[in-house]
Amino acid sequence: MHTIAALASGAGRAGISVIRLSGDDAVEIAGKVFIPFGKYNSLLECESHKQVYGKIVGSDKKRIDTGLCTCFLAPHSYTGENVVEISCHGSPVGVSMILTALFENGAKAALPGEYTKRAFVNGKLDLTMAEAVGQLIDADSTAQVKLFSAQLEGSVGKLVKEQADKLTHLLASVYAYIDYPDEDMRDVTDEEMKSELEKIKNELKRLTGTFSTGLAITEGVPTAIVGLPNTGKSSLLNALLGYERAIVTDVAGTTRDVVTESVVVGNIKLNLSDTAGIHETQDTVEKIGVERSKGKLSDSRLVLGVFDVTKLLDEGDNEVTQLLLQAKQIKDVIIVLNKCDLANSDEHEKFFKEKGFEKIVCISAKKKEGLEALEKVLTSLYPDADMAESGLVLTNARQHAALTCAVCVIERALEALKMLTPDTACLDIESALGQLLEADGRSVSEEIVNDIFSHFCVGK
Ligand SMILES: Nc1nc2c(ncn2[C@@H]2O[C@H](COP(=O)(O)OP(=O)(O)OP(=O)(O)O)[C@@H](O)[C@H]2O)c(=O)[nH]1
Ligand SMILES: [Mg+2]
Repeated sequence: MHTIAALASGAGRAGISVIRLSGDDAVEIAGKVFIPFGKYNSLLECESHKQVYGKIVGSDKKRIDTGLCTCFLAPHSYTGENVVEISCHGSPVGVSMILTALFENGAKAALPGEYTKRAFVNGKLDLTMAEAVGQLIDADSTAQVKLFSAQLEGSVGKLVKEQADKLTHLLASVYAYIDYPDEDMRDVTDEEMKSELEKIKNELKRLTGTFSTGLAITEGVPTAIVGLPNTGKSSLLNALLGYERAIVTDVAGTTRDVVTESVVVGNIKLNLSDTAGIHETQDTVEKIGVERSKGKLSDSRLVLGVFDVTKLLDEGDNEVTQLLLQAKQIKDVIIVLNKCDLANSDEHEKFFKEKGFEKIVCISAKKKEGLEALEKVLTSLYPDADMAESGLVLTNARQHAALTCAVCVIERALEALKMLTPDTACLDIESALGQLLEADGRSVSEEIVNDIFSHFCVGK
């Protein structure tokens, strides 16, 4: 393959920058630009995987910088090709001079994701691992980092491959039956086939079932904070964020527009929207605010309904409660009883329990008390989040679609096997296998591969 070069570390000024080359001529090209100090005359003489110190020169042989260089000879490298990494001082101008020298000596500028694409093409990574590389770099919470580093190690790919191997074994047995229906060439009985398919289906279903948690960890849960005016919605937003994002006053109707911000609670990312207090009003601006609150309530997947325990429950509370009861039919609702530092919450708790709400927490947003209880209730909504570290939480829509399809056709195969001979399940088992091979990229179209890597950045 032709040799590519690009800045692998972040763009901009830094202590150190790393330039990476990959391809057949990586060492030759880098050797024109990086001249080792000491016993080696040229980079070509240097050992693989050993760092050397030297000077970096332009095509005119004049010094640009000094730095460190490591060769990773094929196939023992990230891409499976010859790879060279040059660490230099992190001046954007210096980096661009070094890259120019590499291009003048025959390297081509790398395309987005081209290193990882080459690693995939050369069998260094399966597609689930390659996709995890992109997501690991984009991670913005500790749960995401743990999840994607486990997926990069192959957690999802391994599970998918195991199930694919089992399907292949079953298929071989079905083929034997088709070729020699009278002789008993099969090493798998009908019963074994059914129970094996059932097991494969359950394994895959368990994984696809984690997808909503995966999205909660990566994309975040659209969460509306709603309630009557002055109940402490903005105070709750601020308490969760850990800084004073929204204006808090004792004037009812302080928040009018929707204030949105993301925060990670437990392992779950919440895309919070603090809204205007829901109430009847003649004020034009407030009216629009209340409409927006209701809009956010309907767009959200999780609702934090905030109530003030210092006030007796009245008509207004009833109206908000009705809205929450409706919401509860299709989304998660947590009742947040606020200002518990000032009053007892028993009456309110009893009221909401009787109305049928199960998730009720008592907090003081102002004093930041009870937030752990809220975190606990929240994480109980996503029990799979505990598995983030194992990497067996699905976050990728492409993988989810393929695995869901596989589950579907296995279910169809099981239906067929209830009444008919094993050969009738053959097409469905083949199709399930095809979906698994697509999920881990062993059989996937070039367009899909190109599309995946085009979303990576250059140098990755
Ligand atoms: N003692 C006490 N006061 C609180 C608590 N939470 C909020 N408050 C006070 O209640 C008042 C209203 O708080 P906000 O957070 O602005 O209430 P809100 O629901 O956003 O109000 P609107 O935006 O007007 O709908 C402020 O004076 C807060 O300091 C709490 O837990 N304890
Ligand atoms: Mg407010």
